[in-house]
Amino acid sequence: AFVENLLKHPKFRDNSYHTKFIDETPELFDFKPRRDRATRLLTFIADVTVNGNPEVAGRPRPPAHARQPQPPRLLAEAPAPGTKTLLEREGPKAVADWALAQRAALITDTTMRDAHQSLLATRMRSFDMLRVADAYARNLPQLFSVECWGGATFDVAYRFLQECPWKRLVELRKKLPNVMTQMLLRGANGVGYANYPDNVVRKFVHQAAESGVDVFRVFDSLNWVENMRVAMDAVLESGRVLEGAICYTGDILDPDRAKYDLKYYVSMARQLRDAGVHMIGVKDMAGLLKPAQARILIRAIKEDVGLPIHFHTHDTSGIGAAGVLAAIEAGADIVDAAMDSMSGLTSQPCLGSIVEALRFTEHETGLDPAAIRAISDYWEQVRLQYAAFETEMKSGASEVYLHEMPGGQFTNLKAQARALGLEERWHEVARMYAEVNRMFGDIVKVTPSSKVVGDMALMMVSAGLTPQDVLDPEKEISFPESVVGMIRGDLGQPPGGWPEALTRKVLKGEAPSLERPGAKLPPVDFEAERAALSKRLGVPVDDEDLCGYLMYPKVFVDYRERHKDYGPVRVLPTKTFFYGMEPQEEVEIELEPGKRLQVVLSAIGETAEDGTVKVFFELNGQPRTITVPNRH
Ligand code: BTN
Ligand code: 3PY
Ligand code: ZN
Repeated sequence: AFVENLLKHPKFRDNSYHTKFIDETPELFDFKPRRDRATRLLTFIADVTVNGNPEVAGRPRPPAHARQPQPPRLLAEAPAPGTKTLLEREGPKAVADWALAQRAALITDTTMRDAHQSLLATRMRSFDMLRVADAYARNLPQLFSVECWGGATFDVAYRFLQECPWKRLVELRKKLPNVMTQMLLRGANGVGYANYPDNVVRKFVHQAAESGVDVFRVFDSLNWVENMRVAMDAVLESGRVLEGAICYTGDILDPDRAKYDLKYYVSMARQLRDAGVHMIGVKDMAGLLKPAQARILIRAIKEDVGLPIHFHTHDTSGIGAAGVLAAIEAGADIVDAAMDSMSGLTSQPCLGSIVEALRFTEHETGLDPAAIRAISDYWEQVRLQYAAFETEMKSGASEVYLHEMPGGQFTNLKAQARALGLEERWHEVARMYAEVNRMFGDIVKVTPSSKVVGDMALMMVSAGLTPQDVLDPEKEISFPESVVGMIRGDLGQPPGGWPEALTRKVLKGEAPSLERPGAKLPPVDFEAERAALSKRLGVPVDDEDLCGYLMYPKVFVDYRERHKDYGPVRVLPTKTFFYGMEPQEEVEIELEPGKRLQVVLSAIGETAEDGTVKVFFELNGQPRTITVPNRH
């Protein structure tokens, strides 16, 4: 019956069938008593009100004064032309040439991706991003780009936020008609933690471009350019901006870290130039590039390859902005920063202060400080709603130069350590992380290689092992699965290869693979996967959903199963999503543009014999009763 309804539907027949058609066309389900979107949302609200959202259970609550954040006033009638306008008119090479020709420092705002990934466990919802997107387009049209997709946000959207990452991208793209969007892509690891078959990487990139990504920052977690080519070529084919990123580790001035010296980085930049990148990303994911080193490194790369340089760093040390300003002086064309209230610590340095520091200089950004403050005020309000995900880090920490953990991993690893009962031994974990890095031959640590180092460090601290124990041929060690995979070659090759003694010990004599992993992973048969998934879910599967499934099969299917019960919960205000409603509270929900639901929670009943609770609502003035299990 469903398929019949679908085939007969005029929108389906005239080909205006689009990605979220099924979700937005409830009449397709008229053949069965599937509950409508409003009922499913009320079910979710009732469930969270009675049982709590497990995601925030036992975590700090937002302060009493936290209110629904109000987006800033729009300062222009229409969005002024910006980088997206240029990209559409003249293509990615023109964007790169233009960036190179500017005296102004260009700024990427990372608030919607790296900042919340690094400060709030990646938990920021589309709801809070979309409400401020207009203000970005109207009030800050001089931004180079808005980083709002990729990295860990893809996985977290499905897994913890119960929302579709593609929908986020499509909607943000619509609301930012003049400014480029930007994503972080982990090369052959896509937005996941393992290498994918080449045709999956290619398909994912093409879909991301189609759905709205303008700038792709592509990196490899071992800085292996060979392993970035499939993704980079796909970006070039898609006509979007390709930023090939060099992950920065070590210290170019430290003779003890000679593996990662100036020559190493310049030579990687040349390889990226030869691969056809439009610009070079210097991705300082842990925040290790000190000002004096930044001056040397940025100038050397720029002089050698002549491409625009986009500098990314984290403020974990507390002196991130000094590195940014030094990089600009040395010729960085574009720098990353986070809106003030979402900056600092493991996030990016403070955008508003960087703009102020450059004011009245030759690198003046043209961004309006008052507009920045207003948007920052909005994010400050938003941030209060995510109190449950705040970390306890309170100050800058020079310890980052010891452990070299990426900003996005720091809080994560801390939580993992806590779960293992190692909370008080955090500094030991940090030291061990550094020792594991040495034992692995001194590698780049960034997702996913950073996770492998973290797994090993946690294992060693909990088991009381030293690196000597681990390497001792007489001692039986049970290595984490991720370590075995990495040494086997599953993530590719680090510069100089894996240390021999370690390889022998970890692989127990089995030969490692030195090949590019994607070269031996069999291609996926997309249509077969689509058909199987469609059968399993009972609905047609579009390309976005297929890509989500290919990256994270289980996470995606679980998300879709929950969707059947709870509906499009992405439209709920953040406080409602995490905490449900209070009796007598009223919320307005915008289901889609122009379609509003007025919801009042009238009362919560007693728990009945059968363990269920009735929750009484008014929906647009009409009484509605929802019954949910009491799980307490
Ligand atoms: C999420 O994982 O946060 C999104 C799904 C929410 C699951 C709901 S929240 C209230 C209820 N209690 C549960 O254990 N699951 C549902
Ligand atoms: C990610 O891959 O998610 C990162 O942020 C790496 O820095
Ligand atoms: Zn980062």
